Amino acid sequence: MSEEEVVVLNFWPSMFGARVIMALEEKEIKFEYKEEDVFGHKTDLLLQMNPVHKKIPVLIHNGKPVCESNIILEYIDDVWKEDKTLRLLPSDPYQKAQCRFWGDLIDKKW
Ligand SMILES: N[C@@H](CCC(=O)N[C@@H](CS)C(=O)NCC(=O)O)C(=O)O
Repeated sequence: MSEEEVVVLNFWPSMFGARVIMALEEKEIKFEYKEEDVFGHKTDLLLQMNPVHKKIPVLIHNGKPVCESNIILEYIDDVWKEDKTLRLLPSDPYQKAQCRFWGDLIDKKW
């Protein structure tokens, strides 16, 4: 794909943000990184892109925001799938469920 504009709003210690960065890097998707000071001053861009939760990470794809790290990962896998890039989740339903289990555990217990 060409002419894709991908921006990530993140806060460097965030494991939720790390999840998104790792997915983009694994798939070799170019992106612009914007650091947010989420526990200090939130930028207007963050408030505008994630008005519900006002949290990072936010993926902004061609001007449109996607919020919530797991939803962002699904979006990335849905959008960048045609060019033989690796899949983030296995196609086998049981293996996919296992991956989701571990991701969910991190969300709930971290
Ligand atoms: N469920 C969210 C959690 C995101 C989250 O908790 N982000 C934190 C940083 S690690 C944040 O932006 N906190 C700012 C705040 O709570 O105001 C996701 O998976 O993306």
